[in-house]
Amino acid sequence: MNKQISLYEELKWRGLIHNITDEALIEKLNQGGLTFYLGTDPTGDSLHVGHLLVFILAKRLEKAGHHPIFLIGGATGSIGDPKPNAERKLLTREQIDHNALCLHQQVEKLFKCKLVNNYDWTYNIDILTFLRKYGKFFNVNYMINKDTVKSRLDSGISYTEFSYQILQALDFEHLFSQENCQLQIGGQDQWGNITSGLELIRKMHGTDAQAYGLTVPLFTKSDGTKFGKTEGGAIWLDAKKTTPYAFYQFWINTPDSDVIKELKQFTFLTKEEIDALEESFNQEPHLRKAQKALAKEMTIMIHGQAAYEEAISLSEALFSGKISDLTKEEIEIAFAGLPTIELETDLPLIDTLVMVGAASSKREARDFINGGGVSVNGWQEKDLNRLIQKAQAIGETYTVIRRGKKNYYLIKHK
Ligand code: 629
Repeated sequence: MNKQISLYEELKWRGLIHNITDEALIEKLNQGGLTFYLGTDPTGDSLHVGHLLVFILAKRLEKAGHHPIFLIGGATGSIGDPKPNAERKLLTREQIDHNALCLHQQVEKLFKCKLVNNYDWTYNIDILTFLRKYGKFFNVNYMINKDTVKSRLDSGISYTEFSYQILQALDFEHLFSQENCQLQIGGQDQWGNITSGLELIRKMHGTDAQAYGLTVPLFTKSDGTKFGKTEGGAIWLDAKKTTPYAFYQFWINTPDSDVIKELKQFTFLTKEEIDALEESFNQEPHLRKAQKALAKEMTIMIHGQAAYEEAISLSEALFSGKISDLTKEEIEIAFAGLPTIELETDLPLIDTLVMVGAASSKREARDFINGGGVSVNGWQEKDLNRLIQKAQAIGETYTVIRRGKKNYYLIKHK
């Protein structure tokens, strides 16, 4: 039997709720029709997967009949939300505008929402109005006790960054009074800023003003490493910064200990579908159906069906070792991020192995080849005299050398 569960229960089951400011929000969420907002500062020109969870929550709320506003922090981004360890470098107005435009375009593709920029209502507040109309409502002791500020008291924090929470609070109050926006959502790290906003709303509109906050958990992987960061850096949503293939690889490599949790949090698969994947995960883990489903859902959500299919065929070609079937362009996508070693002339394989760092000496290189552990463009190479030649390279440009199971080296022939 298919028992209907409430939106709130479902969000809890999915692991999308870290905290709520008020139990009364549960009923409001289940009813639908709330206007809510989430904000991002234009500190970069793309979102990365570390941002994604709160956007997925927004998409869920929207599907359930709530009304999203996405706020770009043109004003807040010019100040910078205090980081726990150090002061931020100020960005120029040009950088901020450029980043804002990029984020705007990215989010528009992700889900239907109203877009606003807090620069529009912040830029012309003069200093006296700021201090008299808003500053009066903020108690410095209260502000100092926010985690973001507290963690900086020893190392120091500028008055500029100290004021950040007032700006974000002002946004919530603005959207509350202008757009009837009653809810702000954000990652766990936004709790302090969100509650500052609620405080301001209550002081300006009375203690019975109905406004709420909801935070999603910050993502940490069970092995303790930071989610969304790989050796090659962040996993971006922009295909120019992280190829759809690399994006797909990121999800397919999700460790067993995280995959079911991530299916619940990130995908729109139903409970029944996830339960079935969990069953397969327990019974036939070697098939990695859960990882494949996660990678599929996420790649389609961000890059679309065609990019997903391309990622699959590339993965298969690489997995089965059919590298020689790939085109030059596919090689570039598949091995983006891998350091490329340029080769000016043809070189014996043995010397090449040493040059790229796959072997520490010619002797070791010979041992690797004799042991069957070296392949060139997907074919095992046993010939100690093999020459690495431009004429035989893929598209007369690339040679892919593999040593052992996982060590790839990309050679670019000049
Ligand atoms: C003005 C600015 C507002 C509301 C929010 C903001 C931005 C907020 C912030 N958010 C992070 C960011 O921009 O700094 N002060 O990178 C980031 N966010 C998504 C999640 C987050 C958070 O965009 O909330 O927790 C990451 O998962 O760190 O009126």
